[in-house]
Amino acid sequence: MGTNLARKILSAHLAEGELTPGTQIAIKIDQTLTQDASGTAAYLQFEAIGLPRVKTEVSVSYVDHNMLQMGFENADDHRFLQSTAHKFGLFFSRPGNGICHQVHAERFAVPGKTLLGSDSHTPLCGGLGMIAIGAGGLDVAVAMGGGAFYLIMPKILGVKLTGHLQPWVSGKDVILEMLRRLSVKGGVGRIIEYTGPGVESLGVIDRTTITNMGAELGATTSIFPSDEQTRLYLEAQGRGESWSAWSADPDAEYDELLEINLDELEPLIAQPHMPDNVVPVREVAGIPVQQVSVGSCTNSSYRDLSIVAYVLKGKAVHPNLSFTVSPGSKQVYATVARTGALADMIDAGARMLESACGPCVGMGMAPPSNSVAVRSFNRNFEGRSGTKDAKVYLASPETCAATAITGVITDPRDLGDYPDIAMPVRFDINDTMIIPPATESEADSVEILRGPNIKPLPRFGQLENTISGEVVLKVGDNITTDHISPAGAKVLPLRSNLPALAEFTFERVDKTFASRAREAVSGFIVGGSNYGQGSAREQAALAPRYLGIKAVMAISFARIHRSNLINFGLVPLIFHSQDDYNLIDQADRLEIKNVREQLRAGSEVVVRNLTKGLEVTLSHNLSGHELEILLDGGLLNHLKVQAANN
Ligand code: MIC
Ligand code: SF4
Repeated sequence: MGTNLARKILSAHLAEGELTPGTQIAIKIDQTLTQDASGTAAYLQFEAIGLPRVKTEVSVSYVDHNMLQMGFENADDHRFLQSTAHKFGLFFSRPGNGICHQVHAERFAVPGKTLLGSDSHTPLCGGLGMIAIGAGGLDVAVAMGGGAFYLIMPKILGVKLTGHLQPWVSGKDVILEMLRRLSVKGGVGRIIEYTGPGVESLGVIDRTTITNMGAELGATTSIFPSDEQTRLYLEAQGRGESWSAWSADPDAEYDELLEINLDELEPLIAQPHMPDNVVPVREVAGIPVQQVSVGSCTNSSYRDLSIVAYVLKGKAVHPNLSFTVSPGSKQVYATVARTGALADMIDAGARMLESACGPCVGMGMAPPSNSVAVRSFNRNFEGRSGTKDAKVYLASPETCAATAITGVITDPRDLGDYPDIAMPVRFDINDTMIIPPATESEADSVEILRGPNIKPLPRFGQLENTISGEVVLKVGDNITTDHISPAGAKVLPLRSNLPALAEFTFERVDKTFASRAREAVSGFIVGGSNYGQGSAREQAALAPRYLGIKAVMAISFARIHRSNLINFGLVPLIFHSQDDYNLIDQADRLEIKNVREQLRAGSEVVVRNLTKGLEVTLSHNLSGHELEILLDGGLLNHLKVQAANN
């Protein structure tokens, strides 16, 4: 039997372990990316590791999230990031240059390479035949320093695509179909590899929409082969020399397989408040809509905006709704300006925003109270838009554009002829917004510029031998990192100021969490299944740790969040059953005696519920490497211990 593509790239980068699903491996990382919301902490951590320069082939620091600049905080962060990039040997993508994943695909992605990014949508570049993985900022800092990235070897799920997409159906509908079938947990512990005869009909833009939103399936990453479509895309970027062919062997083996016939797909839409709450658009057609937004790293390419412009040309945005468009990059923005598509959108009444994450992360453009918004984005978690009672739907740019002119959710197939949007053979390449790093000799004299909002990293001790305290919060299934450490215009500027940020922890679930956790001094969180799904933000672990949380017990964890908990010294424990989960309630007092020995001794940990007078046995699935990190009280401590021992 032949080898699949994911295994080919992983084995070419294997630093430790064997490619057996469920076992720990470590891989060499060729490229890294950070964005500003996670980057500030990542560079403070890189600084704490103490290396003068990054050791990767390419590392890029992007600014795309915090761009409202309501006060000095965002701008100070930008200056800090520009100076750290310059000093440490990274490219710096200036605010306005675009969303990290879109720009990375355009200007840096190389088939066959590995990419680690401090953002959960890093897998977008898997659309160009890379192994591209999202991780916490600290893991990315370690990779920048040349350290391998540790992960549990996922199963490889082969998705065989057959047929062709029908008019008005696009990549977004493919990934929404995946979410409909598999749910937001369906990709956990898996790499999703797209294969089959249908692959070649999909351009890189459709592919990157699919791999980007594989994050919503909980997948480790998603990947397409690098083929003729990839070559054309890279040629159009003036980077033909970066192309090489990468694909699975014709008789490749997969751990699991499923099939999607593209011919059968129709426009789909995710209803509030989860990306897997998917139905055909026609089932909800006619619902009045107050906001439509096109943009985000999922759907903000030249093709996406050109379709929108085609639909809007000579028409007007419906008077009852507001329509925003955020081009994914400066290149996309400039190209639609040159083709005239921009004028068509403006004429029709589109509100053109910057090339940035913007409304996707609640940085402006919150919809009205109790309204319906249809967005081409990838997440519709409750409150993420900035309006708690807004009902956010996720759909393709085609469905968004159709809805923008009718004022009600509309199946784009009602619009008639589908345009043939040709991708430019060659984009006008202009990298003036990407600042190259200082040379090694210049780097010494580069000063790191820190504003007053950039606070030093907290220091934590090693894991205590007995941990005890109150269950400060008990929550149900599918808790997202947006619940734990929200984004949005008010909170995001505080990402580099942990004492201030921590006050907002679980704000959308229980406003009293932060003060109760602080009062408890030492405490626990109890969660259901898929705890910590969503973003890569390590602050969702760091802030609870800062407030005194010592361990999180859940039915299951999302991959990135589980790693972040370990990286910051919080013990992730797993309930054996729903019944066991029911044995612990909020406000119960718990005690874990000899936790260090218990963790070392095996995979079970006994937790005493002092309030109820009973014991619950939980398990842990820590690898040897993770256990060492945890015992040392987190990854930074662990690196120091290692350095001292060498
Ligand atoms: C998101 O989409 O939630 C974010 C904001 O891009 C996060 C990153 C962050 O919170 O820093 C992500 O997806 O990782
Ligand atoms: Fe930015 Fe939204 Fe993409 Fe996150 S999902 S990187 S906030 S555009």
